[in-house]
Amino acid sequence: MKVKFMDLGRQPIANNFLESRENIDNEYQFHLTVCFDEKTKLVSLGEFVPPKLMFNDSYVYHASLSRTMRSHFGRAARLLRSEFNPACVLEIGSNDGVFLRHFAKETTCAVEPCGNFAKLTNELGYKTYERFWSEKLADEIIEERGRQDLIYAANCMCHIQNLHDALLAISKVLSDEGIFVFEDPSLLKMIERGSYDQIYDEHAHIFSVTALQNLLNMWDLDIFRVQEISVHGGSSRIFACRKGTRSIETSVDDHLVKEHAAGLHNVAAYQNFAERAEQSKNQLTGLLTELKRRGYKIVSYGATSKSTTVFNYCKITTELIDYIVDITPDKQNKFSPGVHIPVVSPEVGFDETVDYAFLGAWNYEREICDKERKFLETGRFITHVPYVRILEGENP
Ligand code: DWN
Repeated sequence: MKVKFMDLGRQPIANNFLESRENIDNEYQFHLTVCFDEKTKLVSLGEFVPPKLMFNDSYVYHASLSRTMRSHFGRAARLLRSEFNPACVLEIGSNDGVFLRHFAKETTCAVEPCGNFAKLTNELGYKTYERFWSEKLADEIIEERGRQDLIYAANCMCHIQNLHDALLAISKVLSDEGIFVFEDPSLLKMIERGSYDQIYDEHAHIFSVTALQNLLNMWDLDIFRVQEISVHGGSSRIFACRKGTRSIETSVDDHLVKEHAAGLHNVAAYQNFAERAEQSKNQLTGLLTELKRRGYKIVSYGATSKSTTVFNYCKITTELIDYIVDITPDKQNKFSPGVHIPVVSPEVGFDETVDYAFLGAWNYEREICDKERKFLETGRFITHVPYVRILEGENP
């Protein structure tokens, strides 16, 4: 039985930045709720948004724009190459090719439904299927390129609404000795850190190892290793293979034990998380309102999918946040989804007039604080993870 444990209210498409205020009346909205499946232990959205509304030719999130993610994917590629030496590689959800570009063009292919990115990686010379992942596509890839030794998917599996179809397709295209490696935000980290903003339209599921093991088992796949990785606020990298082809490492049980200790098998842990999100909302709006009352200028740093959830859930508008700064050209000079806060480039908006900046991109705190030393001489960042606070900076 699925139990609804959280209601984040009406929400827009997290990455649908609006060209002008005229588009605002037609903005797509849906009811963002979250459910726990008591049987499979999977945490999923109560309502899914049609995939084409989210992933299309104008998708704006470029993974390679941050230094942290560029080096993360470079490191991942080197590790996978040196340990497993795959003869052929398939990446599902290749975005702007940030991982792909570390592999040979002739033996690597990709699947990417967002036309702007598929075009980009095709032009780079990597065969990219501009499609959603499906059994039909898996059959075509087997026909054209054979079964694959390494299937990699970063921040993609949790976006796929029908996991059974996706896993069936993976089990078909994986070579006998092949490995399937995927990484997504960790449910355990989200619960521990109270980072409810990992929940938005694109994240159809937030994975625990417990739920993944139940699901992968149905498709005769074993999880043989789990790595905790720091990116995106705490993610898990899952290594899977055909049942019985590799020995199961202790990291798998270690994770299952940790998740059990945190109560992830029981709805009570999620109900408690939802209550903490409500408190976080009150604290954040309280802090921003007080700073504003005292006459400070507050902006937001990073027009993230996560901040779409925060701003719409907390009903934070231009009354509290003057504008958002973001380095992504495709987001600049647009309005943020739902609450319609203007987005500008840091060059335009991140200057000495700013007193406080809410860290919409809190997952890059180190990278951003390194880069914004000048700002920290007079201003401060605000975060809500793991709890609402003004970050201790050099000043004021
Ligand atoms: O799964 C997903 C994750 C992995 O990435 C998605 N479906 C979409 C996206 O989620 P997000 O938007 O929450 O991701 P980020 O990586 O937290 O977004 C960072 C944003 O902040 C980007 O728009 C770039 C911007 N940024 C910036 O303006 N200055 C980032 C850095 C590091 C900076 O210095």
